[in-house]
Amino acid sequence: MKMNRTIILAACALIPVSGFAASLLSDNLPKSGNASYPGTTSQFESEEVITTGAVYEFIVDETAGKGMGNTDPEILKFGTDRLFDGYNERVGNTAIYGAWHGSLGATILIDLQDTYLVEAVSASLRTNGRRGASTFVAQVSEDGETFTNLGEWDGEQTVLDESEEDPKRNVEVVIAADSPVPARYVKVYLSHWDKEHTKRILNQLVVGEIAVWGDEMSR
Ligand SMILES: [Ca+2]
Repeated sequence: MKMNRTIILAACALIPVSGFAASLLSDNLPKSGNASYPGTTSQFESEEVITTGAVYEFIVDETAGKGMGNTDPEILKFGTDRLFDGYNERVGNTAIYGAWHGSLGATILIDLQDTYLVEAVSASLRTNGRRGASTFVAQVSEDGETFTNLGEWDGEQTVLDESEEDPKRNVEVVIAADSPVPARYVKVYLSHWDKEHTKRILNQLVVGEIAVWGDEMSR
């Protein structure tokens, strides 16, 4: 089983086609049509949903240093609901926006309310106009105290909606674990700076949606 999954992930790295057989764990509100996320054009089989009752909050984790762990106060006014409302940033007020030329990103703590096998974390971003995200890291934990890296975005992006005319908007970025990790808590760090927080890559952090993917522990 593990070997098969490794082969599948290796194939996905070479050929960016849909095929992650994971269920949605983050209770994003189901929407359809343009700018919906997760949608049928996602890399995930998003019709598979496990309702978890997940809750979310922006956090500031000072132990993680200036980069990882900080949240721009400008972002707090939007609330985490925008990251799980089922829409990317293409329509209405469905994204979060950091301060223009701001120095801080966004850290989101997701509590799945129970332990699941977490396989991946994805985000729907815009990446043009000097706005979007340049760093995307996910960590997982069973107890909410000790976190380990699930992975980091490698910079590859997939256009989420095939009808999208701008290849740098409505894109999906994915962090996938080598093998599913038991976890109740998922910490997501997004920034428009580089990972070391020494250089600002984009002018403003803009994130439309986040989703967590995995399966029941018993399967
Ligand atoms: Ca949204």
